[in-house]
Amino acid sequence: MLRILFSLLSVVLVLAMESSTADEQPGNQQPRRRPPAFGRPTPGPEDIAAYPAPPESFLVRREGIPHGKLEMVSYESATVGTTRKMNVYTPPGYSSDRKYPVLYLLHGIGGDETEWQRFAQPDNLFDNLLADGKMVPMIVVMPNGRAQKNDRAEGDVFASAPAFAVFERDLLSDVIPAIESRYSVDARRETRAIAGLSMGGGQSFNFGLGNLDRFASIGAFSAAPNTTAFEQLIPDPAAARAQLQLMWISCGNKDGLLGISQRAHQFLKQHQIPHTWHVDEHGHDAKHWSSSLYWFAQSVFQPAG
Ligand code: FER
Repeated sequence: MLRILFSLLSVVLVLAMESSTADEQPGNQQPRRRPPAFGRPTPGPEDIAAYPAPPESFLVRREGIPHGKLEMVSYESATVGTTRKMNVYTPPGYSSDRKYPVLYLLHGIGGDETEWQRFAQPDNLFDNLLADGKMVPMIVVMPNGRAQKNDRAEGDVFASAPAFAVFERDLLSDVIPAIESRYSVDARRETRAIAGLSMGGGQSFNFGLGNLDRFASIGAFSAAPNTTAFEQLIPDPAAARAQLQLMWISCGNKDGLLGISQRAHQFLKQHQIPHTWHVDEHGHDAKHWSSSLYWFAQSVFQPAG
């Protein structure tokens, strides 16, 4: 009974939280108070920070360094039957003379292909890390993970949860081929990663682990209840151990969805599958997601994993 009450509460509060983020947009005249943390996270002794907070200015555009490019591109989705949009970052000096690894970076239930821009200024974040030599030059693709004809985050955003599962087919059959035909991509599994926040974190677990022949690196930041049970996702721990180059999981210790990531960490630990487990002091919020992206970007595609 209590569990049901907490689930209901979390649904209501996530809705309020995501719309409160929208309320922070300039021009909106009705600022709403941020709701308190939802659910009841119970951090344990293993749930600690693997990294410090990023430096203050990690999202600030720096002058005097090379800048990459963020562009909104369209693709034909046979899965959805529409022309869809995705935001694509190419690093400074992008050239068809070399082939780049690709990170597919997914959004949450209240977002779309522009959400990462609202939460993290990804072009600034990546430009800054690249200027400091802390990240491998890569293409970052931010598609729309709500695979249905009307893919705007409007109305009851939870009603579109099934479309986040349909996105697996759109990603594999439509998004990836479009990216690999238009950009200069190193299309091996070792140079293809999937990561995301909340619903996008659940998608990254489900699609990444369900398609280890396509993805070698997975990141999930405060994964949502769309995460499939790990017993199902990893029926063969030895195979996953051999194939996974990077498994990177994070959550805030004030996030009501912490239990989902804790269960992932416990399963991986129990089956001796190497992974990063980073729990910071944040909630289900942009601070956690931008910070997670900052650290994940520095681990992915690195020779040492
Ligand atoms: C839920 C709670 C949260 C859920 C999804 C979310 C599908 C997703 C939150 C987000 O993406 O921010 O019960 O069910």
